[in-house]
Amino acid sequence: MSETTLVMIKPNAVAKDAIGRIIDRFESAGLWVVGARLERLSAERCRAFYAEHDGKPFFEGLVSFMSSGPTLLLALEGEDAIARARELMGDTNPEKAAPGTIRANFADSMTENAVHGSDSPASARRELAFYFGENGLCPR
Ligand code: IDP
Ligand code: MG
Repeated sequence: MSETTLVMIKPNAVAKDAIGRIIDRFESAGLWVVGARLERLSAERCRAFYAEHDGKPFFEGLVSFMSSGPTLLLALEGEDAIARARELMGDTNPEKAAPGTIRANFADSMTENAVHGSDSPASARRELAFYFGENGLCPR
């Protein structure tokens, strides 16, 4: 089933000029871009986006990292896009991420793990609306 998912290329990966290499992983796997915007997120927006993690020990560090520099916001469409994108990303913890996955290759730590991907259809709907609600997406 064709789906759309929200992917972020996080500030550490943008800073190392890995945007093109990371998008290539998704495009080469059959997912296509239907939305893209480079944005420096405010701490407030990061808090709201990651609200489910509020109160966890890593939350403040995550907000501080995610607001430290530009993030590339992407909407990706394709067959099973939500699960497929997360497979390509690998485990949240880069030490556990399978060899060749995006996080194995581009993460610097558990927090600075290079990419985000929606984890379910409900998350994808919420996250796409959060970042692309106003201007919408550009289906092919
Ligand atoms: P996910 O990004 O693989 O879905 P989540 O559990 O939803 O992982 O966590 C959101 C983000 O918070 C992670 O991508 C990572 O940047 C950060 N994070 C999660 N757990 C930890 C942790 O135990 N230590 C440090 N950072 C964490
Ligand atoms: Mg998550």
